[in-house]
Amino acid sequence: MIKRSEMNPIITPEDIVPSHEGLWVAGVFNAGVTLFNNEILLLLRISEEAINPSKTLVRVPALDGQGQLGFLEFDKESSADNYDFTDPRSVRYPSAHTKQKVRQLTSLSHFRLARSHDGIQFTIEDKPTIFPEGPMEQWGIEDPRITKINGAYGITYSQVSPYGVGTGLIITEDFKTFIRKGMIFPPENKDVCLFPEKVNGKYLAYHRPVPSAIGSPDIWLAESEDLVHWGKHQHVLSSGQVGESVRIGGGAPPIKTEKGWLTIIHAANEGKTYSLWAFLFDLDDPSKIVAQSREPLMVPEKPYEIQGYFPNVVFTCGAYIQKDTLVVYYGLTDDKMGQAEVDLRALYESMEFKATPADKAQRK
Ligand code: MAN
Repeated sequence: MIKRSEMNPIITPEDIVPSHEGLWVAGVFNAGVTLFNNEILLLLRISEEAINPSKTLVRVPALDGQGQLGFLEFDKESSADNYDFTDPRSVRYPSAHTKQKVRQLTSLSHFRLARSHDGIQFTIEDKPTIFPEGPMEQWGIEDPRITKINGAYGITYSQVSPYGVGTGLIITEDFKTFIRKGMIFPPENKDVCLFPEKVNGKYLAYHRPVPSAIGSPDIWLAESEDLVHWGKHQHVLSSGQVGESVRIGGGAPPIKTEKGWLTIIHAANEGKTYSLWAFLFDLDDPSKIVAQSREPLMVPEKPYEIQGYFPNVVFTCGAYIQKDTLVVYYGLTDDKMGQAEVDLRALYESMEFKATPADKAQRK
């Protein structure tokens, strides 16, 4: 049902100029999307790794609290620390270490703007548009999502530091000046998707806390008067309700349609394969599901979705509707960007609609 662009992958690391000497671009992926001044705008996540002259060392980039770039090195052959290097995304403590899992990320991410008239060929800035800043972003900024709201644009994104992964908010009106509003959801919480308008007088957001003793990484809804302070948290969707997933999270921020808030989410199974699923939530009460995909909207199938930096990942941070088509931008294996389109009518037909109280009353 979903049609991948024949030009996929539409953006790859070769298209990106490194931000600093000593770094190489490992990935360009998980971009936020919006329409701005008759152009399609992507805010790309660029991940960079340290150029590493040695096979036995792992050199990783990291910022200090003042934003100065430095490098750390880990000796792969030293048995003293016993670090685990099997996940390409991080250096991990040995499994016996129970308190924390990640010692250091192997890459440092920032954001870069790309503009296009046709949605496939993009002109990409050759310098960072938004670079990590301050102690909460020492390990980078990741997975931006853009929502047009009140004539401005709200960008939610992961702020990564040794203290954990929280979600920050940046507001811009022109994509030139960016106003940082600080951390709006503390660790561990990411995949925050802002709604494009107030519902019943309140700003709303889906978010994804990661409980540790009880509960699982599920999708929640919160409300706010000012986009900065959030409360009235409600649980919306469990990972167990989405195929065989063990983690789920918001993907593309909700889009208003006549049938409900159309939201594409991601789900990961035990084997760390990521898939995309479509949901419709009630327009007046988005904690309620109206309909959900019977089958995943997308699973990794193409070689460029299967092979790469982190295999078997399709991950979206943004989509928009053009006439009767949903246009989805998505990250491929944490290193490149893809685009796909799906006809809205076919999408709705593929979804299972829940019976409403009115339907139930009619059946009686
Ligand atoms: C997490 C996030 C994403 C990433 C996936 C797959 O969900 O860090 O940025 O795409 O993992 O690695």
